Amino acid sequence: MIKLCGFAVSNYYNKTKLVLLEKGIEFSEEFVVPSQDESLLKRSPLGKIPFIETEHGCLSESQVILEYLEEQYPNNPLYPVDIYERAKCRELIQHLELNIELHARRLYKEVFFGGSASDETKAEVKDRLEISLKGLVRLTKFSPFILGDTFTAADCVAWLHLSMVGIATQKIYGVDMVAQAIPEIESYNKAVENRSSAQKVAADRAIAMANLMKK
Ligand SMILES: N[C@@H](CCC(=O)N[C@@H](CS)C(=O)NCC(=O)O)C(=O)O
Repeated sequence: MIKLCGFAVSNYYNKTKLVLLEKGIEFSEEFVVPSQDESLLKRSPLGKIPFIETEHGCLSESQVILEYLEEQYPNNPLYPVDIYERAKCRELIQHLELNIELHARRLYKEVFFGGSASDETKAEVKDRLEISLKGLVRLTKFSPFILGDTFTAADCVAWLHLSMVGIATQKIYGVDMVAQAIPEIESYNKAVENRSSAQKVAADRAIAMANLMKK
């Protein structure tokens, strides 16, 4: 059985969990926080989460995990059948992670963890996000799912990352840049949140967030 390791505040952890739930794969969860402990580095090379434990060994990097699960468990496929459409789905995922989430992540220390981001960082991230969110609009349909009428791997990524980016930009810039760039975001979130998989991820995330805030 697959074991998912990490914690439910992480958008990358929740992405992987949503994939497992959507595909109907049996799994268990182990609470693991990122660290540079030798014991963790043996399981995840940079001490990051999420990673999974498989019958063959550990695997890190959420996108690699997603692809592994898709190949190992072909039921309930999360990619389109058509090869070009499949590539477009991967293009969108890469855009979301490299050009949007990784930039916004530089704000998270201030937004979620009581640290601070410099004015220079905030300005740089804002410039990047303005360009990248316009690019996202060119790649997406939001009707009702991100690539059209079928829920895909790109939704497992977008729903989680875009909510973090929305919260972070609202807090730092006083404007939710995701909502500003994507008028359909509210109805999109509703469409995803109609799914029992997303409801389970959101409920577990709320508990994990509340526990984090208590500390
Ligand atoms: N590219 C990685 C990103 C994972 C990641 O950044 N995880 C964060 C938690 S959301 C983490 O472990 N951070 C600790 C660190 O960067 O050392 C993936 O897709 O799994």
